[in-house]
Amino acid sequence: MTNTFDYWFKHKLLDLPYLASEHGKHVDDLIVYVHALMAVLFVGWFAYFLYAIFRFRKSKHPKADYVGVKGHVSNWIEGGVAVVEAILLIGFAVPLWAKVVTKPPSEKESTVIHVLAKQFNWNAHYAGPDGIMGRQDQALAAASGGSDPFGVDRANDPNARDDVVVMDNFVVPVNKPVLAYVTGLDVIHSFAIRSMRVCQDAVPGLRIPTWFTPTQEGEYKITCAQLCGNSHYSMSGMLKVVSQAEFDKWLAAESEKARKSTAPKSYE
Ligand SMILES: [Cu+2]
Repeated sequence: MTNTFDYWFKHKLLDLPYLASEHGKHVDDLIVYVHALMAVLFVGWFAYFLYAIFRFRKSKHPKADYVGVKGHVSNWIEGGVAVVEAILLIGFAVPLWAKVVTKPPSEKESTVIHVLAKQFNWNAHYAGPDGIMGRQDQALAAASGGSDPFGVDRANDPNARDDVVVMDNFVVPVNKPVLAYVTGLDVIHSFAIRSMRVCQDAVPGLRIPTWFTPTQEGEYKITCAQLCGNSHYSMSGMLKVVSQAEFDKWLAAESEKARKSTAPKSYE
């Protein structure tokens, strides 16, 4: 750890989860800043509270004053606070936010996956070694009697034949952006990988991109962050982050498996 205090504050004091993505540091920093700001406000207001208790104690003010403040100083102070807050918001917060909100990485430089949440598991569709996502057809989906929840059209689309569909066990290469298009099949779920600092609602009918760059190999839990039914608690998967070479090997093997199990004899 580069900075021991930073580590202690985030992971011992605030108990933030293990961090394994590139942008995650900024998420954690924001959490620290918000805590620091709240600490300043807490100490400041508490000090003022103690001051008020002392300043207006009963022994010095036996009789209540029902008139209160007469001057206009407090109005000016209130107005001043409003102006300062407007400057903070318009002058600093909005421009900073515009800088922080990034565009998704290009599909070319990313590991692209289609993520489909359904009661109660996580499914991913990979393009396979050819890098081209095969056609998906609702009529071919598992819900309509097909073999996978996406309805990958292996019979009619040549680009679909090497595609890979996995359930609950996702694999991605390290140090390369992952671009996930998240959707839901039944109710609203939420695709959450805490170590990647990613959390995106999976909404039926919407295809929402979310992205992150894993920086460390390992296994990270995928959970559902939206109460989605009676087995919501068990809706978890695993994101395995491996080297590029290991990923290519895995994808090729899964692709081969998919070809063999779904291809009619004519494809062989
Ligand atoms: Cu869910």
